[in-house]
Order: sequence, then C-alpha cells, then structure tokens
Amino acid sequence: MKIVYKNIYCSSDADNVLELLKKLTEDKATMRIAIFDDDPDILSYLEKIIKPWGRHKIVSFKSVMQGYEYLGLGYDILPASRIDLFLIDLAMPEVDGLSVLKTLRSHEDYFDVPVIMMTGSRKDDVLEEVFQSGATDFILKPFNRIEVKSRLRSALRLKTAIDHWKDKEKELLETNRLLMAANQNYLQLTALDGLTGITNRSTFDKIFEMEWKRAQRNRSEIGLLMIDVDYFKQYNDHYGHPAGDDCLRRVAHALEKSTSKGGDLVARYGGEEFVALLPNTTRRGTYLVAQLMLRNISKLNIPHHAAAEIDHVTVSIGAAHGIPEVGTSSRNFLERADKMLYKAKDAGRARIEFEGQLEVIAGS
Ligand code: GH3
Ligand code: MG
Ligand code: MG
Repeated sequence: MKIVYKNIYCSSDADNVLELLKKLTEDKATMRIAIFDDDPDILSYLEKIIKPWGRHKIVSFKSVMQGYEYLGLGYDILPASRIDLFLIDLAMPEVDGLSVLKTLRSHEDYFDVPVIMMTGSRKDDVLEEVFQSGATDFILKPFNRIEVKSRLRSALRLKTAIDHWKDKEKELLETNRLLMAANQNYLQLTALDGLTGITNRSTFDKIFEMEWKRAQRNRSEIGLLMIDVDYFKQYNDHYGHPAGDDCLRRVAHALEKSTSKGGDLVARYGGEEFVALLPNTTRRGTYLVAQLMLRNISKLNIPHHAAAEIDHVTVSIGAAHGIPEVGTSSRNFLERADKMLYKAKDAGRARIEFEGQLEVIAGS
C-alpha cells in the first residue's frame, strides 16, 4: 500500500508513517540545522556546539547525495524538509559546496534559507564567489568557537525574521482577499434592487448615461423600453402586499430572461415599473425584445381577477429607439419612452407602443 499526503509520498510500513506524522506535527519553534561536511570530526564538533542550545534538530551529511535525498532534491517523489539553516563545507570530494549552494538557491523550498559556508580559504575571489552564489555568511576553518556560535545565532535570527515576515505577508494577502470579497459583496448589494434582485434605479441611471454617451460618440443605435405592470394597485388590494411583492419578483425575472445580448440591462425603475436598456440594438431588435417581454409576462399566467379587463397579470411597454444626436439628453430619450408607455396604457394596456409608428400587440 502507498500513502500520498499532498506531495509527500512514502511506503507505509509503521516506522515511516510514524516518522511522517512526527514531521508533520513537529514543533515550529524547533530550529532545524543541516550540515554538509565530509569530515566526521567537523560534524561532531558542530553538533557539540549546537546541542546544548535545546530546541534544535541537527541533520548532518558526510555525503552530498545522502543530503540531497533527505532534502528531496532531484527526487520528484520526496517531500522537501523544513530546514532553517545550512552549514556547508566548501571543499568536499564528491560535489563541492558551491554546487550545493547553487542547487539550494534554485529550489523553491530552500532559496531563502540562510546558508553559512565553511572554508579554509581566505582568498578574496573564493569568498566573492561564495557570496555571489547566495551564501549568507562564512566561517573560517580552523574554527574559533566564539565566532562559530555568534555566526550561527545571527543566521538563525535572520531565519526567524524571514519566517515572521512571510507569515505577516500571508496574513496580509488573506486580509486583502477578504476585503476584496467584502467589497465585491457591498458593490453588488448597493447595485441591486432589494426586492427583486435585479439592477436598481441608481445603477441604471449611471449605466444609461454611460451608454448614451458611448452611442453618441460611436453614432450607434440604442433602444429603450419602459415597462409597467397593469392594474397593479388592484392586484395589491385584492391579493395583499406580500403576493404583490412576489408578483414583482416573478415579473422582474421574466423580463431579465427576455433579453439575451451581453450589453442589455433590465432594472427596476420604481414601484411596479421597469426599464430595459438595449445598446447597439436595431429598431426591429428593440421591438422584438419588447414583444418577447410582453409574451413572457403573459406566459407566467399569474391570476389577476381584480381588474375587469384581464384575468392574469400583464404589462404595458413604451419603446423608444434612435441614434443619439450630439446635444440630446438621455433624460429626454427616457421621457420619449415614458410618453409611449402612457399611450399604451391609454390604448387599453397589455401592449407595446413604439414611437414613430403605431404598433399595437395585444397581450395574449
Ligand atoms: P396601471 O395599469 O395604470 O399601471 O395601474 P396600476 O394600478 O398598476 O398603477 P398605480 O400607479 O395606480 O399603482 C401602482 C401600485 O403598485 C401601487 C403600489 O401600492 C404598488 N407598488 C409599488 N411598489 C410596490 C412594491 O414594492 N410591492 C408591492 N406589493 N406593491 C408595490
Ligand atoms: Mg401599473
Ligand atoms: Mg406605475
């Protein structure tokens, strides 16, 4: 049996599972120091210096390959280990310390972990290359006990600071994400009508003004429909206000469903009145949308027995269409559609009145 934990993969004999669990739950405060040196005396010397500090774990490697395997370097299936400080001997027989340093710096899990190079060379060009390759510090061999201790301590302090800032950065990103989500929510809430959930009047006004100016600039066509529920006062009086609210929600939804183009916008203009903005839409297109709206509301078949003339909820629609001339106002365009709406009401309701030509469609 194989166990896969995120990208951690190992065979599942009891020891490995225990080791894995230990790794996952290991105290974050324990500093883990990895030492690469082919000289066993150096390894035990460093271990002796570090051990009394407590809350430190040392992993030492005489062989670079053994270290690479432990660190998961070059082995796709092995997990990276958490290391807080590397001590690397510059001159090793198998692979030199500089290559180990470069390998670490190119790995996403180790690129910012402090590395102290241990070298017997005081040559400027050697030290320059060590720093250029990304080393944090160096310790000269033979060791001076005080120097080793203080350099190790300051490298570990650096690692603590790096971790701290990484945590802060993570927190900041999370806070930012939450803020953006809240902002998005707020924008949506303030843009929508509370009762029906469709665009509200103030959002419509802004978008309409924008689209009007755009159509003026581009000399493009624009269609506008004013839609009003017929005999809605009687509906409310007869069926009650909550039923009236429910009716408005269904009407709003059916009106939205009747538009198909990306730029079309249906909004609640107020009370039982709605408006549809149809940018880049021909006269015929505007008319077809209005016709579909009339039909879709009728198809809802919401009973309305309070008004003598009808037996189900219908709407009347006033339509305006044109290419906005420079100097004309969006407000005037809206008034034109509104005038047509009154005409549709006067003519008997459940119909469309389109300015410019008389087009009367009886609500089915
Ligand atoms: P017409 O056919 O001429 O349009 O007549 P109408 O009765 O529909 O028009 P009127 O303007 O006389 O009445 C509109 C009614 O719409 C009155 C008001 O109580 C109701 N109304 C407005 N907003 C809401 C709302 O949010 N919920 C409910 N339930 N009713 C509303
Ligand atoms: Mg009405
Ligand atoms: Mg009205």
